[in-house]
Amino acid sequence: MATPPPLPPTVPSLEAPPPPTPALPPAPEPFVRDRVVVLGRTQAGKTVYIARLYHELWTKPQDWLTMRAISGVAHTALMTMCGDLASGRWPGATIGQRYVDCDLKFHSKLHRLTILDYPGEVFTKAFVRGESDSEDAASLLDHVDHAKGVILLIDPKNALESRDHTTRADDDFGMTAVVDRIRTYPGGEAVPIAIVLTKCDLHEAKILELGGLKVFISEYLHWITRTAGSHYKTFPCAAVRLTRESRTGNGAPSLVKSPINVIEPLIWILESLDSQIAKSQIAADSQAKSQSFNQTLAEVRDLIAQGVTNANCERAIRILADLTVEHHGDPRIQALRNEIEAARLDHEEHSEKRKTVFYLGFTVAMVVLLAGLVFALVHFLK
Ligand SMILES: Nc1nc2c(ncn2[C@@H]2O[C@H](COP(=O)(O)OP(=O)(O)O)[C@@H](O)[C@H]2O)c(=O)[nH]1
Ligand SMILES: [Mg+2]
Repeated sequence: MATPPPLPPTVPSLEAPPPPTPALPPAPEPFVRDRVVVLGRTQAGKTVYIARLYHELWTKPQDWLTMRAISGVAHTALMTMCGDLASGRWPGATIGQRYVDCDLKFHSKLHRLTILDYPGEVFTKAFVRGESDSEDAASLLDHVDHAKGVILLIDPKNALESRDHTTRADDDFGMTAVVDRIRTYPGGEAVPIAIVLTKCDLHEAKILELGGLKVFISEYLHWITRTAGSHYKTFPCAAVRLTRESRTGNGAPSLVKSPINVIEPLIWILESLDSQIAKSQIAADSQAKSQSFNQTLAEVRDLIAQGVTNANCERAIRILADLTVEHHGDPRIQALRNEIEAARLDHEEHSEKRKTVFYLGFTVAMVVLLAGLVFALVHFLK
């Protein structure tokens, strides 16, 4: 048995005062999934994808979909990246911040889009080595844990060509770890995950040669899709196209042709979220209806239990008639109506019997009384 802690001294001690009690850790916040997250490893094509997405939505805002960076600094950084792409230059390697928040308005509903741009080693640390001791890794994990929708950017090149195990592990193992974490954390079972295969302007031919997107996914990304379950969709994406040879020997980006599957993954996520809300609303409505229905049934039963009087039966029938039409066919209602009717008939039959017995008794009493009176009268006259 553990020895109890010593009692505190009752008189002030002259010894050094005890160290202050450490403050209690803050109460854990309720787990809220409140943001759509964009995530990918280094060189996956995040910066280009985001720049093109921002460019599309900022320069051609739709009535039903707009995107706006929360801070002016982030907006300027995103517009600079767009400007680079428009003038045929690849944008700088990073957005300049670990994450950037944007407001999305989709059919008048406001959503938060968080673009994660943590250095590659932070991604590897958090999702491949499973270390969350550094502030950066913890903050990256925190964003993923609060995601209500996720856009995962994956460069198919790594799967197709890379012989470097570290690079492949970031995509295979790291991305699977991201998906696994989303699915196993509270509320993550149905988070829509858009798997965006970037730079498909370059890789399309190779993927087709392999047998198409389905074959590519089942051969190279099966761990990710298997872990994602049913709430995912894959999008082959070309954020930009290459036009002329740049001075570096690589192609230069051009925004002349429309992008492929840049906005679509986002729309798919937002629509999935809307339909989940609609479904949960329908489920909540039907639960509320069934609760109120059960309450009504209980109320009617209570009424009958109070005594089968005509007034109670009529009230019970009225309450049942007031139920919405959809409940009228419910067998429980019919059974209850039959029960009330049978109880009412029974009650009427009993009261008829009681009346007959009463009248019979009354008549007998009267006859006896009259006979007595007649007898007394006759006796008196004698
Ligand atoms: N052809 C082509 N190349 C791309 C595309 N997106 C990115 N790239 C190339 O991939 C490199 C890395 O992209 P970036 O967006 O900076 O990757 P990040 O590290 O994930 O932010 C770019 O410098 C381009 O060379 C694309 O849509 N098409
Ligand atoms: Mg970048």
